[in-house]
Amino acid sequence: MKLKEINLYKVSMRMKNPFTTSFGTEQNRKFILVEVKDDQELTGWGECVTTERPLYIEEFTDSSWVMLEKFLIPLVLNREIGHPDELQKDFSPYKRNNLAKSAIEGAVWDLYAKSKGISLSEALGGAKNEIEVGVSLGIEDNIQDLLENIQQKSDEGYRRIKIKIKPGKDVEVIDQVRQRFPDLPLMVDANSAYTLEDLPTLKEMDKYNLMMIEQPLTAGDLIDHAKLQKEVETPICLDESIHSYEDARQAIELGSGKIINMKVGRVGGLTQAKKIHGLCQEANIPLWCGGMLESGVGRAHNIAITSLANFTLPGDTASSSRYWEKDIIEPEVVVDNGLLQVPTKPGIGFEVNLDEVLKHTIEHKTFH
Ligand code: OSB
Ligand code: MG
Repeated sequence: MKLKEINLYKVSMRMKNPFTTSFGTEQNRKFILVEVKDDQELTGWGECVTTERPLYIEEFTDSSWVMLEKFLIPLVLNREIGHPDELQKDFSPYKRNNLAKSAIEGAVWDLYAKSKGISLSEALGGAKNEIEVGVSLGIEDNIQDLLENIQQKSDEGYRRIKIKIKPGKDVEVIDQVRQRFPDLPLMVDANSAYTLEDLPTLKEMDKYNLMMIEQPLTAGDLIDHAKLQKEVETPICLDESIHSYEDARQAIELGSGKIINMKVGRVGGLTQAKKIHGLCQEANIPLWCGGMLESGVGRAHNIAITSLANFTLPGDTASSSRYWEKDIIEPEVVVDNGLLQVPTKPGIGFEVNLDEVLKHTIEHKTFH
């Protein structure tokens, strides 16, 4: 494969509803789409899943734009690429910036699968035709609104419900949810809002039969997560703490958690995600695929990685319509009774609607 042209589209898309986590509220999504073209008229797409402000991790949309333009695109443009796995090594001198690296690597993976005439799932070694999905629900001011959201999503058939928590919006909220939904597969996500000083609060959560507590402590606090996991029965799931194979290896060795939320962007791309998947499979650490409020392009990549065997828990890849009035892919992602079919068409298996992309584009640059 030789990349003859790369396009960056900075898009601004408004979600139907605001989404609130312990770190803030998001409704206007500003992110980057990467389109790569080879000399055979094939096109691959990737999504840079940043948020506008560096609240989730250190990257943000404008920083990734610079990273892509100045450092990553020059490494891949007009160069012969045998396999997308090669990019890891090319990108490795540049520290972190995983969301930017993943976006371009993802586009190359899509192109590669198309050049072989196989689905992205098959190119990655996927083992499932169908995946189970849950849904992530934001913090609400009013508990009735949350309970209604949960009712609606559980009626739609989502296989588990994740609710966001933060100090002051935790045990009481969980208690009310459990009273109304005693048997619901339920988990909570704190997005790093706690410290070990909150141990009594976190221990109380053991009463509620939660599937897991996601990222209670700060990213990088693998030692404190290990201390916490010894004190609570509920499995801890790591999200923001895991940026690489090495992070996953050390977390497993330390006992920092029992489950990992895989986000392709956060670990720097599908190649690294595959590697971490292998490690976790051997170590009996179940995985599920997290979400970053993606458009259909990012969602398509998430579906493909989730088709690997050790993604044994429902992920956050909800229907397009949960987020968008109209998604930028065709067909849109439609979850039916908590299940998604893994596409079998070449590449990501969805068509990107370029007119729709351009409608939302606020900056566009072409590289030759
Ligand atoms: O922590 O998983 C997270 C969204 C943005 C940033 C971080 C997270 C999330 C979600 C939403 O939980 C997942 C989704 O529906 O895409
Ligand atoms: Mg999370």
